Amino acid sequence: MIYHFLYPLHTYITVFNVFRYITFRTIYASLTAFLICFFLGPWVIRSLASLQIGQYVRTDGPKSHFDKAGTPTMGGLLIMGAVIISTLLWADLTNFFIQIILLVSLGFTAVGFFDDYLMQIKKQSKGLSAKGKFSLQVVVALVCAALLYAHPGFSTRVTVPFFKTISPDLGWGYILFAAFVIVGTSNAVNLTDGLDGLAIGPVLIAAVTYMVFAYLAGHAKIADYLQITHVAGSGEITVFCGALAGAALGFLWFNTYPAQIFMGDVGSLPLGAILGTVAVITKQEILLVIVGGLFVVEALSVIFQVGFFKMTNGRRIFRMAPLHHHFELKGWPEPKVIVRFWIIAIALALISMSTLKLR
Ligand code: 57M
Repeated sequence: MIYHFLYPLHTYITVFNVFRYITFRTIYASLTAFLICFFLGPWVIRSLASLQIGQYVRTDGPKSHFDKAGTPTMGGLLIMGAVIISTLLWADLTNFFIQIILLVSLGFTAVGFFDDYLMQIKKQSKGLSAKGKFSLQVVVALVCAALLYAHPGFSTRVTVPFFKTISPDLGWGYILFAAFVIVGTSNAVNLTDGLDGLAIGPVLIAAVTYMVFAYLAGHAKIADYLQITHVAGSGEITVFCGALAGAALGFLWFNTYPAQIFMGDVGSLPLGAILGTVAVITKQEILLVIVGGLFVVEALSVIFQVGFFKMTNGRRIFRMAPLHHHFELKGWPEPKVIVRFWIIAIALALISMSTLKLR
């Protein structure tokens, strides 16, 4: 709204010309979201604690988690509130991709909220059933994927990292593919969210990485020079990624070890879905396997563990899945697992950036 109200005044006040620039608005979107999380964090933590929205901790998990019981959860409300407010302030709201990403944000926040609401407020220990949660995620993702498909000029080709000549056209199948990317990432981030700061750190790293890709894809000349797909209008997603990175940083202040707040499904589900959608919009869908490699490995550790467990009547590959529990049970202190996973996430982000030149 700042963009919509102040930029038109540039004819009278020349300095307001600055609101036109994506880079300027991205910086301020990041700062706005960061400051919202930073200043409202203590109030949100107190409010959730007074509403007795505290984490239930499973008794079959690592013992080191038992004293986390009662930590306020549903901090995703703070993250998503900061992302959405900052985007409304700094982005061009007439931009189609901004409308789509806001729709995904609201849709998945609603699904996550519903699940947390049943668990935390209605005190139903399991929340939404796995099937119910998955179906709602699929519906929201399919709607957004279909809207993207119907958008004039939106390519249904998939970019394959490192191979600029290979880009299969999926036609209407792209709707299913995009929905798979969105729902898959949403669940992968949810599985990763099991140690303090373990999910929000790599979300921050992925947001910064896609901030760069969105800017490049939206800039016709640079996209042409780098020979990446130019997506007219996707540059505005840079502003959204800025808001996401700022909110993640602000939330990390409170979620870092020892955490004062957890994000809950109301945070993990939309954050993952957002990363999936940004990957689809910027036409760097498969690159997400590298950018979000940590989420992929965590999800695969669960798939292999559960598959092996069922096939062998109770034998395990890892001491416990998702993978972070394996290292905890091996005796690594929690902060060591977290920081080492972040280091891997940063390395993966750097590798993903190298695809701009290695093709
Ligand atoms: C969510 N949630 C945390 C918090 C967070 C199929 C199966 C592998 C699913 C998986 C699962 O349920 N994963 C999804 C993981 C929980 O955190 C809450 O959930 C929100 C995210 N949805 O925001 O509100 C616990 O994680 C810890 N935590 C932190 N710091 C944070 O910043 O320490 C979270 C955020 C919190 C807290 O302790 O209570 C969770 O782990 O429950 N299930 C599992 O992960 C379970 N794995 C399992 O059963 N593995 C089996 C195989 C055969 C399936 C095995 O390997 O034997 C483990 N989860 C737990 N204990 N807690 C098992 C043991």
